[in-house]
Amino acid sequence: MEFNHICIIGLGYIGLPTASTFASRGLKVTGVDRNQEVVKSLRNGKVHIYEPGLGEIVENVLREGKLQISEKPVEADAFIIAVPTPFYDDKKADLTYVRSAAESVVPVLRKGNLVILESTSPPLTTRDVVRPILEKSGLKAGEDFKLVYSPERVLPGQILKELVENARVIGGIDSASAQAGRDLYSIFVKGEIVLTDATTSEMVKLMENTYRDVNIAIANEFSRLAERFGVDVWEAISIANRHPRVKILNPGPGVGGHCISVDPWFFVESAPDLTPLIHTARMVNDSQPEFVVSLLAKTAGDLKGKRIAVLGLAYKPDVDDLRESPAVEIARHLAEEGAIVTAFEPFKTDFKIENVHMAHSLEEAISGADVVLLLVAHTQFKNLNPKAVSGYTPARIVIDTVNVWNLESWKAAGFNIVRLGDRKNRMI
Ligand code: SAJ
Repeated sequence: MEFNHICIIGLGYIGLPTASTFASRGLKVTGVDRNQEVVKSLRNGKVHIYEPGLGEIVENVLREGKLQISEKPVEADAFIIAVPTPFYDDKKADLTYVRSAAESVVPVLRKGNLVILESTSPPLTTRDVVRPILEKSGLKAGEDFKLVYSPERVLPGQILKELVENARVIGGIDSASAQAGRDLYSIFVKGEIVLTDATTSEMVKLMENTYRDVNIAIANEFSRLAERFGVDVWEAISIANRHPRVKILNPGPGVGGHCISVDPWFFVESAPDLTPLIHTARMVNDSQPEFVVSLLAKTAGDLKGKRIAVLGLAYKPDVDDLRESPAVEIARHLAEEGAIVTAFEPFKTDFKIENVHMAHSLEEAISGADVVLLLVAHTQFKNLNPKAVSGYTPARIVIDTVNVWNLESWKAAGFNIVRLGDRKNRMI
């Protein structure tokens, strides 16, 4: 199938990089978002999200007119739906955006079009939710238009590179749909393109993130065991990982972001009777922030009135994304315990958390602290010089939950350094 003009619905962390990558390969792309702020800012050439390299490529394709921004889908050869799938309080997938994106395609859907769902969704969404909506157009999936589920699998922070280089799964509702999907993505994908059916590709996406979640949960559980038995979990993991068939991931303050902390719930929701392990892993990771708070209380004593400088609120290093972030939960929890919390998030200094003061610089965050708590391994924090830090803060206790600070140099600079999951090297 040949493509000249495509329409991408949802201009977030996935939709915008995808739209600009297609546009940079010469396709005419209409990027659609129903958020007027997003539309306005992109029309003014401003990119509303931070992702390395994205600003430049978006500005270029906008300037050249290859990417146009619209509030509604327009007629095109192909439609890609890349809207968020959040979850409700009861952890059930909220498909409102997917549904309304599919609805918005109905008036402009034409014979011969290809429609692709990229949003992470519970198994069978393409077949049972998207297809019937699109067929309201009077056209039949398979006969009149092609329908595909192709999950995005890119890592925030490396989206532009991974979009091109990663293997791409393309699940069609029939093989002609899958072939058409291949024709489209092969415009920029250099990685292997694997064709399958739509439900398999939905499941593949959820399996990948669930696999990672379960493996992080076991690392987090090991960090608690190491605390109990007086062991340094980081040392233990690095030794265990010398076994040729063992690859334990890193414990930390918890699992955040909009993918790994959400997607496993889609399995639990769809098949609660079959998913005790997946469910438990989610609970373990969701309770890791509490473990950090208890570590702090153990180390620094009563939290009431304690002045705590929280370094990092993002869900992981060097991104500006705070969705489902365990660091935010920890800051909030500490404030609830009566601590005086000052947080510094270099990628989003204007974020607000109730009863938490947001600092605009590292110095401001630590200048009146009793304890410095490192929650995110942003490069800026990793590279801190403990000697210099000691001049800026009265704090003599630092807590490293992500194992990036060198024990010896912090001790040499006069700090008591405490690491998550490390009872072996604890001085206090
Ligand atoms: N984390 C740990 N320990 C680790 C690794 C990660 O605690 O050893 C934490 C991170 O700090 C973060 C969370 O897990 O809070 C998730 O971070 P991540 O880097 O593992 O993954 P995401 O959520 O940024 O991106 C994932 C990726 N999926 C997999 O690696 C299987 C990415 O490829 C997906 O495209 C993305 O989810 C998505 O959009 O689904």
